[in-house]
Amino acid sequence: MSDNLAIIPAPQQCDLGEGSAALRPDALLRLAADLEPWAPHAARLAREVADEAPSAPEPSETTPTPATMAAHDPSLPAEGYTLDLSPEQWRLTATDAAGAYWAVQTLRQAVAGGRVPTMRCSDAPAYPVRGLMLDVARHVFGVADIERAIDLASRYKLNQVHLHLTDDQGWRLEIENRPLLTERASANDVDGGAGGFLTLADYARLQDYAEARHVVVVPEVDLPGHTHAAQVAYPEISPDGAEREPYAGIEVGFSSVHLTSPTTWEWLDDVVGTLARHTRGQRIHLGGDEVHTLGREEYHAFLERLGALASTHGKELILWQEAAEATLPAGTLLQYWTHEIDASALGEVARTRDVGFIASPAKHAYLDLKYDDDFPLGLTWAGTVEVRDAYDWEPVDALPGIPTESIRGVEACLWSETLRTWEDVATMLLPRLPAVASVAWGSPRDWDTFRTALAAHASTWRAANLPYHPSPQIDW
Ligand code: TNX
Repeated sequence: MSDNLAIIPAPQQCDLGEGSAALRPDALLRLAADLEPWAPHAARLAREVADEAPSAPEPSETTPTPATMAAHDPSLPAEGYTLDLSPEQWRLTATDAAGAYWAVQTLRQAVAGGRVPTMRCSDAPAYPVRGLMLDVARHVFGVADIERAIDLASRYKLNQVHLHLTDDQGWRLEIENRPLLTERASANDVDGGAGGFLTLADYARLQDYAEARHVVVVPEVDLPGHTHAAQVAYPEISPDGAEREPYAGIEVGFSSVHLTSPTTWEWLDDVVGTLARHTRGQRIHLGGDEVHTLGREEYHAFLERLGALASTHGKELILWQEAAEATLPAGTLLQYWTHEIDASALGEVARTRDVGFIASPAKHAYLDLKYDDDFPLGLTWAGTVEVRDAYDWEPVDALPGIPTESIRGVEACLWSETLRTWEDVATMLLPRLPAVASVAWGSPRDWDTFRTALAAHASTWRAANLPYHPSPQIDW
């Protein structure tokens, strides 16, 4: 990949040719129209490409408009594309709408100084699941902020935004039949602040927004632990049935629902049923992490029943790594996050069961950890994560004993104990989200090329009013 192209994630292959051409709005619009056959979102593509055009010159007789052609090529891998750009012709091929969309993201990033370089790229992602998790439970982020996060994710070719919707401090999604979850359990956050929640109409709107950018929304309701807020609303699902006060601290691992009572399972059926009915993607995340109060057997039995319930409602599951040794429905994905709990069984689980893994190792992919010890935001429980830590790693090395073929994806996680505003979120994501996105895409890794590309991207962040951390590792 050439040093002069600031494309993130770096394409699998991209060569710069001689020369460049002035960016012509009419060419961009015609390309978007050409995408119509298999991009249901051609209109939005047209708008996005037009965003790049304001500085571009009007057509003139001396600068001919390139001919455009977008073609379907079923031999390309899922989400793959080719781009062939010259002053005379722009040719784009893809096998699906997502690939066409990623091709346009590459084209947008290639524009420099109002010009489009002559270039030829052939590109496809290494992992089908490429995510960003946002914790909207510890501090609440509403529709507008989540949309901004979706924008950033899709700009860096991530195709999943995972919303951590419930935790001890608050419940953030309307659930059919269970009004107290949002009346009583959403009214505070980590600081004892005002809280909030998404209605099901908000949730639908977010999925429209995400779908137009080829992002799937994965909702997470964390079970059987991290449920204190739910127990404030419905004490009858608690092991002791007792009333509880809202919790505004940041300890973890102390709460659990009653694992076997019929009252809990009726409640779970409403919760899982609502998630399933209102989620367009194939998967829902049901947590499974950090239940320090439970024995192994009762925990496994609960998860097995929960897996069956999700299947009844027609969804596949994602669970945190702690759930690995339970018997789970075929196709379940396990999300690896920490080296601090015994992970010795995971390799065996990967080899003998029909499960896959998502790599979110905290030391590389927890973007809520501080950049360095002096950074004002963030936690440090797994150390600090500088830009290079987020960039220079391989999932197969970071996940103990798990073979490459079991690794289905990479996800950056942003927990919000210390993050209160969109500015806080953006400062933690930039510039580390593009780094994790490079690992998720499986880009050929080269730190110096990446540093240079990041510095070039900062001008687009400034133009979009996106705060970022000016890490000393980058020559801004
Ligand atoms: C671990 S990751 C947690 C969260 C915290 C996070 C902070 C995981 C499954 N559980 O409850 O917010 O660390 O980094």
